[in-house]
Amino acid sequence: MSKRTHTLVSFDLCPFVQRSAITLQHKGLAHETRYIDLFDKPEWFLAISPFGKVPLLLVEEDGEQTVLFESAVINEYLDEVSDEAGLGRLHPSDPLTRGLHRAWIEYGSALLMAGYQLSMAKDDEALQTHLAATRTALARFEAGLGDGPFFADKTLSLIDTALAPALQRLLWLEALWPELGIFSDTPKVHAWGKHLVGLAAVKKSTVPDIHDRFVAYLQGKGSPTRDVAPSLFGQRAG
Ligand SMILES: N[C@@H](CCC(=O)N[C@@H](CS)C(=O)NCC(=O)O)C(=O)O
Repeated sequence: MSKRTHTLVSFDLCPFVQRSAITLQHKGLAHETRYIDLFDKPEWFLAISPFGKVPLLLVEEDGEQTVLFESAVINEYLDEVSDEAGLGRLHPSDPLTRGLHRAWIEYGSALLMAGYQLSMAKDDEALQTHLAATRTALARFEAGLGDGPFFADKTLSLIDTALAPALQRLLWLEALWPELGIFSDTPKVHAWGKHLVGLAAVKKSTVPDIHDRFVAYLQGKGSPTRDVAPSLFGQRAG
């Protein structure tokens, strides 16, 4: 039987890539990670990435390469084809529940974008706008959460692998600026995020110095090809 190989095309700081990296780690699937600089995209990447975005999952079998794109789609594929760790499926079998999980994952992308814009805010008006959007999205998750420790109670699902990167970054922002009260109305989401960032699969899903790189990015030092002003969070980091 032929063997498939998997390569995750990544950018070190990308939370969308991290969603798939967490799923790969949790599922115990052998893979390589190939990093690119998103501020200087290589030609080979532009040729195969329809949106010009990471992640891509390059799937090789019998000399043929298939390029999967979009983190939520990659995660569903990984869930369906792999279970080296014998932990079972991360998507529910009931179609309605599965649909709901897909919907929450899509909403998780909105939370990611709100949190990203918050992290990059350079004046008070932008800060307040994106803080409000972030807190609104967190409140939706608060209302949807069960008893924990995962979104769907005791079982890890693709919602958790998709949301962990967003929550990890918001916890880093909270540590930089506690008085902002990012999570002040959403204690269940806060506990959920804390639980997720402690998982081995999440810890192994990034470069080891991801926190330092995240802070450097806020400070405007994210890439040798960029020279930007620090965000308000970056200024707090010093
Ligand atoms: N919907 C996409 C979003 C991926 C995404 O926005 N990736 C960012 C990096 S975190 C990217 O590649 N941006 C490059 C660009 O927009 O030019 C997914 O879930 O995979």
